[in-house]
Amino acid sequence: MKVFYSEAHRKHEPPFEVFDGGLRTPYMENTDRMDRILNALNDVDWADVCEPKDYGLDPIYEVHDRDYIDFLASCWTEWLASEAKDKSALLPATFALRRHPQKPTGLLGRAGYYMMDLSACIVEGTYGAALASANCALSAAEALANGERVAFALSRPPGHHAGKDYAGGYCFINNASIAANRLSSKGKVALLDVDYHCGNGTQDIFYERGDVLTISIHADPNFEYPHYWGYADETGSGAGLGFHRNFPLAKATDDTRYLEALDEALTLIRKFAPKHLVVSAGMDIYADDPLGTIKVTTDGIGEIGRRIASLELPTVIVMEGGYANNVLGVNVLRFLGEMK
Ligand code: SP5
Ligand code: ZN
Repeated sequence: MKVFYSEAHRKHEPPFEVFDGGLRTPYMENTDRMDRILNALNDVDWADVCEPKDYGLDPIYEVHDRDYIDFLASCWTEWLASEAKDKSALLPATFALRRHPQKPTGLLGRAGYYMMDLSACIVEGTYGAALASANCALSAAEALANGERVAFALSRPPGHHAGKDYAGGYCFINNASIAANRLSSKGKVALLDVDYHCGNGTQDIFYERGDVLTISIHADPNFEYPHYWGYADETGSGAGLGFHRNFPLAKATDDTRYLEALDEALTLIRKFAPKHLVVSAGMDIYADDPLGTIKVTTDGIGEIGRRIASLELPTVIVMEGGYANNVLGVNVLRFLGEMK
């Protein structure tokens, strides 16, 4: 299996994020995650780790707002030139409600316009890392065109919380959506998100499209981040009506109940009959994940992989979350091992 990975992510290493209550904590979405996964992949003979190609900005602009990408490109330089006292990470303290549309010119005003929370910290290497991460997903999509049955984008930073014009939840550019959009030129695409958190960015990007079926299985947003998306009654709009589905899950959901939701999702995908499948693969569904509350085991993660593989669709797998670093390699390996 081809695995696309770039070292560029190492320069995206924010010193902290802010948890509820204003608590500064070490950044959970850290570089060690990639080392754990790479080490695990090194131990098997079927993973072929490759550098991504550079696809430039055009495939990114097809999914994201241009001004937002320009903001990502220039904000670090602007931040260093600003009056801020602590410049270790760009993080605003005021956020825009989109029901009021004014976009200010100042840096912090724009930051609060383009960011949804206090966990998408921007540092010097963030933009470069986010571009490389998207290139991993695009390279995996191209690998399918070249005859691979499945390819893995070992993307960091992750992408599924990034919407058309905003960052959030450790995500800046929506890698899986960019791959799905690229593949959609060849026929219908299904995008299945199994990260513990609702893939709100992906939902935002494809909500009005009927050619890309998006499905997210995640913790119920009534109690879990991202709170404002991911409810069962959100099913798309306009041409996209009926082509988005959410499966909100209760705390402590176990393998059996998770797999029931997955089977429903897989039935919808079979009915849709797409040409390609993209999987947003987050491992934070794992029982001991520090950000999670559901109880999927390593065996359960393998079974999820096995059932997705039974669709027998050409598949791009894109790395999303997963913060139990000590078992991240094992879990990714189990998942991929069932799909190879
Ligand atoms: C890609 C991805 O998985 N992003 C997740 C971002 C979640 N950020 C919100 C963190 C909410 C903090 N809650 C702390 C609970 C600790 N037990
Ligand atoms: Zn997550």
